[in-house]
Amino acid sequence: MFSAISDEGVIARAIKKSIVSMKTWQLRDFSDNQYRNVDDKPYGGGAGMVMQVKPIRDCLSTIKKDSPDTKVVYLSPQGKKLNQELVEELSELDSITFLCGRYEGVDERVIENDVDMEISIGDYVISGGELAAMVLIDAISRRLPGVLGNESSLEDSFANSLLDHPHYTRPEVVDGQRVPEVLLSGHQAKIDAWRLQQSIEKTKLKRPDLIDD
Ligand code: 4G1
Repeated sequence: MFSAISDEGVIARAIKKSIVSMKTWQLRDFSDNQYRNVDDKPYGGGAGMVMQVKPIRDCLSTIKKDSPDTKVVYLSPQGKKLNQELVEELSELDSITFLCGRYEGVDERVIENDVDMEISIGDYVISGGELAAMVLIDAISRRLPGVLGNESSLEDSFANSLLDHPHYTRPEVVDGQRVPEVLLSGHQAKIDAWRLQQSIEKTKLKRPDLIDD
């Protein structure tokens, strides 16, 4: 799954530049049976399966031989909700190990003893933690020095509290819809003021919660 971000785009370039490195582990390689199971039925009954402690602990021990100080982050709906502030905090860490759940998730004793931080990307049901881990890897990687070129306008001082202003590119007219005149004026101070005002208006209209926060 992780080749989606390691082989293409911003992260692939960051890896080539040795700013980021990524390694994946297959928990099934740490199974103790010939069928490579890593899950079992829940105590107390009910539907679904639970990921067992032993393969996860053995895998984390292997990882920590190379990276003793790695922070173990479990992606889960019970975690702290991800936002740009948390992304920024995580981008200070040298190494993060993302533990990704499947089925009903991991045995609670893993969370109590082996996990440093529990993070959620939002309140909806998904099939596994891998997509959530990729969201974090992308968001964190683009914050690292040297990863972005001059495409970093999204990361300016308003990035946390306001939506971006509207964007336009050629041609000037599409089916009678014109680009706002101010953007063609060449008057940069006026353009900046218009963009800021648009950001504020759009945020009030579409995401008032960002301003209330
Ligand atoms: C109960 C959502 C279960 C889900 C309530 C955000 C979701 C990982 C995340 C689920 C997951 C809600 C996330 C649910 C996630 C084990 C395997 C848990 C997948 C799993 C709202 C399934 N951010 N979900 N359970 O989706 O891992 O990081």
